[in-house]
Amino acid sequence: MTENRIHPHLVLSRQGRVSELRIDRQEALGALNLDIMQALRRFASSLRSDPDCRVLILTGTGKGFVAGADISGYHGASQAEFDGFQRMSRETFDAFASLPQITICAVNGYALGGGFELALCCDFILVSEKAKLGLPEIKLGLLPGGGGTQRLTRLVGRMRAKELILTGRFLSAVEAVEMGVAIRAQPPDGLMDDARGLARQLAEQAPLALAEGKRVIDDGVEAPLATALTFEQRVLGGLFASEDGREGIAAFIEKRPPEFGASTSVAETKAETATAKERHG
Ligand code: CO8
Repeated sequence: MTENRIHPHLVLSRQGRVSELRIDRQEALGALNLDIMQALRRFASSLRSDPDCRVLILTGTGKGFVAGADISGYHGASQAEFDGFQRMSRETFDAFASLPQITICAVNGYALGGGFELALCCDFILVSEKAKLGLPEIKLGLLPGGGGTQRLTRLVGRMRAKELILTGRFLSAVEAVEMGVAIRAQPPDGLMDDARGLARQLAEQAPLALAEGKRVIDDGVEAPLATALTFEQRVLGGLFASEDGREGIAAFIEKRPPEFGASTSVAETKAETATAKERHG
């Protein structure tokens, strides 16, 4: 796997339909400054129109995944600079959360503040047994501003989110799994194998169903149940009419492995989802 440094602190590699982006700023435990935030946003915008990538693994380097926003950048910043940083971080986090590809965050170490919030923008979180996750902004007299108060609350419920946000305490890997923040924990040297195994498993699925599955769950959970159930059936109807759907059923009947459309891009899929939503109203 060849590595391509797309930014002084971002390393990109690719294996088949799976891309890996590694944040590499060990001297600050991966802390995100404005420049890295912008580079992450640019990366997410280019990835979303890459039809050959179906899964993204996001990870860090050494003992930090991302220990938050770069606090040194806050020190002495004007209100306008701070507001600008907030706007940029919102764009970056939204760009990751809305990627059509499936995203796996392999949390190798500290995922704090903006680091935890970035992980929360991913579809799956896997953790190293050494990982520590938390939203410690309250200790700076602040609160999370990268979606933490909302995405964490939607994942674990109000009471647990308040306990974490209002005390700023860190979760261990075991607690993160117990709380449903992460799927599972691995010894540090097994984390990337686990992430790559999951990524391969996902990348082998029917591409249209993969992207639609992500969309229908993410969009549906924000809608009233009746609306979401109608949306689910529209999406399924679209998949039944698709080449992949026909091929999957035919392959089962003919007792052979399915050959799903390699050329179906996630970008096309997203357009179909939008159309399905429009039809639904
Ligand atoms: N920003 C800048 N530098 C950092 C950060 C950070 N967030 N975290 C660690 N570093 C630096 C340290 O300053 C240190 O640098 P140096 O060696 O030059 O002194 C180096 O990384 C190593 O850190 P430590 O020596 O502190 O390592 P320890 O193992 O002793 O401690 C900790 C590790 C517990 C992770 C500790 O470094 C720490 O508490 N870091 C700060 C964590 C934090 O508060 N994060 C939240 C930041 S606020 C935020 O993320 C808000 C995001 C909102 C989204 C954007 C909207 C505006």
